[in-house]
Amino acid sequence: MDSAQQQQANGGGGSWGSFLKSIASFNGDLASLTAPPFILSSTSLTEFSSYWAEHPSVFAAPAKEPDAAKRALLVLKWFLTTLKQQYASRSEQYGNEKKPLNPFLGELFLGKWEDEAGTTELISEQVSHHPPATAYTITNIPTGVRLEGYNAQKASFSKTINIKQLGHAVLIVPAPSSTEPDTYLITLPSLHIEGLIFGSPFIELDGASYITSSTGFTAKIDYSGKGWLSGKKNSFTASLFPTGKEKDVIFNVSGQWTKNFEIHSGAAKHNGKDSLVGSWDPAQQPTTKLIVAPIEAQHPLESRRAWAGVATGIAKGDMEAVGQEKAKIENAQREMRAKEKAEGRMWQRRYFGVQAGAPDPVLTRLGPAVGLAEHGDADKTGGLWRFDSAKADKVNAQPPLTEEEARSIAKELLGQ
Ligand code: HC3
Repeated sequence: MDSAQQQQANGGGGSWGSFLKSIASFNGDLASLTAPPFILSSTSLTEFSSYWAEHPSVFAAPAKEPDAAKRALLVLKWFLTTLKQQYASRSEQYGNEKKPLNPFLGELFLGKWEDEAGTTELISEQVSHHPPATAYTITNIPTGVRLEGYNAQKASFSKTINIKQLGHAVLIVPAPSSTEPDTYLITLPSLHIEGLIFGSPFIELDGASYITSSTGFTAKIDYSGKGWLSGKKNSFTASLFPTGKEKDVIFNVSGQWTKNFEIHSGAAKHNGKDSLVGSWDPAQQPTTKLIVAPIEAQHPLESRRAWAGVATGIAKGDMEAVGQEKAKIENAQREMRAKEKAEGRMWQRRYFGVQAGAPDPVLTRLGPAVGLAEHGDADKTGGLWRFDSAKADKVNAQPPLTEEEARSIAKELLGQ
């Protein structure tokens, strides 16, 4: 905390103390948490989808591996490398995890990475507001490796803020010399906030998460933190085994998801021989910067354009302006929902649709191995969301908006 934050933390209405009191009695709705100004971030949750591919060549690597078990290991390795980005990159020095902006329905975050892995594209869309849910898809164009998923959070308070993640991700890997691409079903870890009492919040992951594949392999990742007596923060151990045979470990990985990890073959070291087959050190692996269109070239519903007024207010510490700018969006959105209701129509998602009617083929096939139900928590995420390439093609075929069209969308949907 800097001195201005310290000052605010000690007294006044927006103090850390009153924030702590409010979360002790909070109802689980993260959006309703009124955090003190210095803990507000100007980044919306729709942006968080980009954390899945900040090392595009690690994301695309499985497509070049002919052996199915090693492909599953590369998928596990990629997943582990994303954890630092997802859960610690906003708070590198620890203790600075802020409250992200709560996206409005239809909010978009679009971007691409250009590097030695070629072009990798990101589409992220807020597909539900009550309950809040974000859907995303990321495609590495040269290899066709594609991730899609959706997530929502269920929060509770017991000693601190505990968050269960709802939703899941699906990775499609076109494998060399195979006609059918591999499908990997990925579950999301639970987390809690540490350091709240000291005014320096950061994330620790809990329990276990899984990756199971159509090629017959499953990875289990167990998370642990620093205990009273032993252990290091952000620790994990992971094992990869043939699905259903947890004891027949093919590879195991251990380390800290914010620091280094090592990959070994088999359950343990063999006859004293070193079984090390790989390692990861994030300090040696710079991320590729996501390219986002300049604000004036963005669609009015794109996150950074839509929230620009709020972001300016936060940067200046002008909380009155933040409140006014937020209220414009919230009121326009409320009016739009009322209008839709009166006209008996629903907001049309641009890139994603709900999997309704027939059971979802991925969850039906792979869900049982990782304890995911066929409905994919649809009742708590506003639906079971899947990327709709026909919708995306339609969007891509449209000419860019004229300035007048953009202004009218911003007025009607964002009150700007
Ligand atoms: C809990 C969280 C919002 C949700 C964030 C999620 C789970 C979103 C999906 C991403 O893929 C992964 C991810 C990372 C961080 C999670 C956020 C951390 C803090 C934030 C709370 C709403 C804010 C709590 C307020 C405060 C001041 C204690 O940080």
